Amino acid sequence: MSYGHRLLSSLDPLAVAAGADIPDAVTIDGVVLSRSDLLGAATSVAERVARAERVAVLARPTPATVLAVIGCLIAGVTVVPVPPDSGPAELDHMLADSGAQAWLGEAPEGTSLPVVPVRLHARSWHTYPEPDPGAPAFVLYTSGTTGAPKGVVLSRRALAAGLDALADAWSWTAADVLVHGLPLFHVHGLILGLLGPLRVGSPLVHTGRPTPANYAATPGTMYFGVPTVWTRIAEDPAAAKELAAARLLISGSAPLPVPVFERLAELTGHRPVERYGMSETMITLSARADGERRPGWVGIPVHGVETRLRDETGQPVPHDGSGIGGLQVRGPMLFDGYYGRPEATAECWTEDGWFRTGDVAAIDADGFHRIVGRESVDLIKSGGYRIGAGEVETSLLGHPAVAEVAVVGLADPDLGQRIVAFVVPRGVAPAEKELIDHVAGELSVHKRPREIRFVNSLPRNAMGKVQKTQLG
Ligand code: MLC
Ligand code: AMP
Repeated sequence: MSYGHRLLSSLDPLAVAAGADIPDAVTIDGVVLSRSDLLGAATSVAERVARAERVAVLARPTPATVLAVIGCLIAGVTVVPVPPDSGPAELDHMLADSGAQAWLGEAPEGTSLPVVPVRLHARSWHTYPEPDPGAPAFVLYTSGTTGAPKGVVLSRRALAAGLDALADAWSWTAADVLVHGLPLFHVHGLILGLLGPLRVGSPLVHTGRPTPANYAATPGTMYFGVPTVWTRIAEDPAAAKELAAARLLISGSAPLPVPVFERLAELTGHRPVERYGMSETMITLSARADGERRPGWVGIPVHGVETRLRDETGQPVPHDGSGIGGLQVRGPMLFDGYYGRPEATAECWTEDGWFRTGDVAAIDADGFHRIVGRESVDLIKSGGYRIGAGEVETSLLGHPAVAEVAVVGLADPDLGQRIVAFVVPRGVAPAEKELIDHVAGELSVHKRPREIRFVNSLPRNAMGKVQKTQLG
């Protein structure tokens, strides 16, 4: 693989000095930034934050977010991307847990942290030494089955390895133009969707929101989407047909339903490329641009990744296409651990150094992987967002009219899973909307239940534990 124009050894995100400028390196929120705009403005950001260790970025899809992230990468400062619709309790948790010292760019109202501005028109051409490849680039907050979200620490080295493996799998080059409208606070939109194009040298057009109309109106060679995005495009034939000129349509973050795969292929002439990953591992499995794309399967390990299956007792499960087991992975793009949580970190690794994904999978004799589901019912994927049932339950239990609650993800044709809360009311049941708004006010809006079902009691086993598999 060669990136002749790339100047980075570990993760300098910009290739400006080594090659020609790219006039439209990043287009976002209606602003077009050339590669030299990005380098000059982000270096000026770097100068303002260089003495910090970790800063929080309210990650709206704006030029300021892009410059904040690149500026931190240049200066070797760790970024804590914060979802812009985070609720107050989530914000407090992410800031306290990560120890972020300041907001870089926009800040939420009433914050007690210092705010360092990002100036779009400032320029600096100072050069910084390449930071240590093992230094943490991001602490990304992601939900677990219980408790508050944990901070996933991703090093510069892991990002570089993860992105290079994808460039290889997808034959991604500077001749591509990437289009997507995904949020800039998760692996998918931020790392693959922003740092990927910068590293490869291909322009990015961010569409603000990932709607069928926005994708149809934006010419490109590669389109990224979560399955909900592709489901909506498959239901909009006129929009889907506009994507026929693309090179690759790429889906990930949740299972792409087989009928959606087939409908997209019919409407666009492209069999979508599915890939699988996690915040903790980046992308470990993918169909290849030059290989088979099989509906319902997520492809083969990307460069540098090994996988295996284990049953509940830790015994190997054969890779015969039908045996299913817990998927374990290892590779150079894995995280360093959960920030400040050595025990939670240790729990997810086997003694012999493999990461337990928590997903259940089958692997066939050709090395193709099928994700069958998750080991825990308490980790929900809705619209491609990962949501811990426990967080939503804790929020609902804080409402005076809720006596008991169990939150589950039920199959949904649009969102993959929709969050449903089974509530035993205290006295008269409140309005469904009141409880939904209560969660949307305390947590990120995508964590709100889409439906509340009032029940007299929850199914429990002899130990008193709620039997969630009986709900639905
Ligand atoms: C609705 N809204 C409310 C509300 N109800 N606001 C407040 N209170 C309420 N009760 C508002 C929202 O704020 C939003 O406003 C609008 O309604 C629609 O919100 P939504 O219903 O949540 O949007 P929806 O259409 O359902 O979103 C679908 C989606 C989204 C696909 C666009 O789910 C999405 O962006 N998903 C991407 C997730 C992702 O990137 N995951 C990657 C994880 S990394 P407004 O103003 O905003 O419209 C990973 C690794 C890997 O998994 O493998 O990639
Ligand atoms: P997150 O941490 O938000 O990155 O979520 C990671 C989880 O998303 C994984 O553990 C899987 O359960 C799920 N996931 C990601 N990509 C896929 C895919 N292509 N197919 C099925 N599940 C996926």
